[in-house]
Amino acid sequence: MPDAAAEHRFDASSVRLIAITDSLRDGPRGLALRAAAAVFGGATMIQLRLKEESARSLVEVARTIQAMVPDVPLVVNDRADVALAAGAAGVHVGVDDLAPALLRRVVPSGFIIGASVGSEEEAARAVGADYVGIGPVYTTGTKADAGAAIGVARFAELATRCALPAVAIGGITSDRVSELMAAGAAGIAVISALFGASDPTQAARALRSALDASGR
Ligand code: 3NM
Repeated sequence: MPDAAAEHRFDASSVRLIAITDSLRDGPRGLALRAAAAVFGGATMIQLRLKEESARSLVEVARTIQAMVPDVPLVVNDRADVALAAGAAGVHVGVDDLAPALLRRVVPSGFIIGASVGSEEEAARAVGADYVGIGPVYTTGTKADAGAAIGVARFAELATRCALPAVAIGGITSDRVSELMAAGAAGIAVISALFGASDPTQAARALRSALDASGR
């Protein structure tokens, strides 16, 4: 019987620049094209996050993205069932979802699990995840219930507490990347800095340049 842990194959370099989807305003194909543009510019992972969509719709969108952007992992926000059904690489869970350690019992070896963290309690609950998303580091207008910005020092504190690759999220722009990487970030996750831009490829290039210039 192979050791499940030994088969686990999460690569921390895949969380360097996570592109989180914005909306289905132009359908699954429009969204997938935007994601492809971001990956072309250097995004290393896509997170499918559409809070209002049905499982049926999410599976369709996940499949469209994977067909168009096969070379980076796709993780699905909240819905491990959708991720598994669509053959996605993993899931990103929040505090109201199954805890990563429990989820690990029902997903195949190698399935990526990301977890959102905004407090010590949530850091403790993230055990079993492959990476954590910590935020909102800066004020964000994208997530209404994100809460107040926690700041860079608090990000660093929670990242240390988690002892997992830590991805900064919330209000991130390319001029903020160097301080985040200096604070111990393994990467960044962004919505508006990529998909609020008229050219997501150029926007991704700018973020990647800042990441690469950070020397980490
Ligand atoms: N989660 P933008 S902040 C989806 O703090 C999300 O957990 C957050 O969007 C958290 O890059 C956030 O446009 C929104 O600020 C990120």
